[in-house]
Amino acid sequence: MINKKVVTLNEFIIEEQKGFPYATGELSSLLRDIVFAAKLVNREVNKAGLVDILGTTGSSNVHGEEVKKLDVFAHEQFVNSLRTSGECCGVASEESPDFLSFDNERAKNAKYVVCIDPLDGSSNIDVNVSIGTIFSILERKTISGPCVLEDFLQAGFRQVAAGYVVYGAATLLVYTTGDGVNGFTLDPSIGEFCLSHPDIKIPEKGKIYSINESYRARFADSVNQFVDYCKVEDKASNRPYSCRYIGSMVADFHRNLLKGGIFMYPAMSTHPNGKLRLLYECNPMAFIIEQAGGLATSGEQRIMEISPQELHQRTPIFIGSKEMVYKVVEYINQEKLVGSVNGVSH
Ligand code: P6P
Repeated sequence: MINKKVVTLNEFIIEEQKGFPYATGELSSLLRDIVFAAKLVNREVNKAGLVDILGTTGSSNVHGEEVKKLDVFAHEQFVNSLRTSGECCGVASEESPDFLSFDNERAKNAKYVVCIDPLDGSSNIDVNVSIGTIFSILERKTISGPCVLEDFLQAGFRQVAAGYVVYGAATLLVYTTGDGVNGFTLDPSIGEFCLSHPDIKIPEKGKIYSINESYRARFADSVNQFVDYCKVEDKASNRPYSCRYIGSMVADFHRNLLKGGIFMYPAMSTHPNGKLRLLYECNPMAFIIEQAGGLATSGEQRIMEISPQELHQRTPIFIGSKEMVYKVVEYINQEKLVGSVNGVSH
C-alpha cells in the first residue's frame, strides 16, 4: 500500500513560494523564524506542569494584567528569533509597552514588521486549557533604518501574512499569506509541522456561539437580542445553538473555524472598545477568517478596514461564519434606529 506523502511546513512554504514568481524568499524565511520560536514555546508549554515555570512573575504587563512566567518566556523566544531573522526590523508585542526596533546590521533595513500576542489566553496556563500565539506580518511603510510607529499602525487589509499556533491536545499552526488558509499539526517525533488541514473553509452557517455571557448587563441590547435569538427552540433553523466559550481566543476561534460558529467580544458599558487588541489579535484573525470564507466586524465596520491610532488599541469583534455575523449585524443596525437602553451605542 502506498502511504500518503506527508507534506512538511517547509515543503509547503517552498511550494507556495513558487506560486509567487517575484517572491524573494524573505517572507518564507520570516515564517520559518516564527515557527522556530513557536516550537521552543511549545516545548515549555508542554512541560509547564513539570517545571517551576507556572505561576506569576509578580509583575504585570502594560495592561495591568498579571504576567505569567510563560508569557515572558514566549515573548522572549519570538523577539530573539525575529531579532536575528534578518527579515524583520521590529516587533509590536502584547508583552511590551512600546514596539521594539531591531538595530543590528541585518535587521534595521529588513522589509517586514511583526505584531504578536506571544501567549494568548495565559490565564488558562495553570489549568491546562489550550492557549496560543497570534501573529501578523506587515511590510514596513518606511524604506530603511530603524522602524517607526507608523510601520505598525497599518489597517489589517495591508497584512501580508497572519497566523496562530494553538498549544492544545495537539499543537497546530494555522496561517494565510492571502492565498487561502492551511493548518499544520506538529509531529513531536520528528519536530516538524505537517500539513493536516489543507485549504480550510469555515461553514457559512454554524451552530456555535462564543461570548462571555456573564457580562450581559454591560452589552448593548442588540448583542443580547442576538444571544437570545441563538437560544430559541426552532428546529427549522437548527436552534438552539450551542454556547462554547473557553476564555482563550485562539482555542475558541480555532474550533469555530473548523466547525462553524461566531466568536464575540463586544463593546461593553465598562469597556467601550471591548477587550481584544486590534493589531495582534483581531487583525490577524480577521485576515484568516476572510481567507476561509467568513467575516469579521467591529459592529461598525470590517475589522481589516479600521485605521489604527495606537499600538495596543482595542476593538469590539464579531468574527466567524458569514450567516451568523450577518445576523448579529442585523440586530446592531436595527438598534441604531431605536437606540440602546444599556447606553452602549455601536
Ligand atoms: P474574558 C484571554 O485573556 C483573552 O485575551 C482572550 O484570549 C479571551 O478570548 C478573552 O481574553 C477572555 O476574556 O473577559 O471573557 O475573561
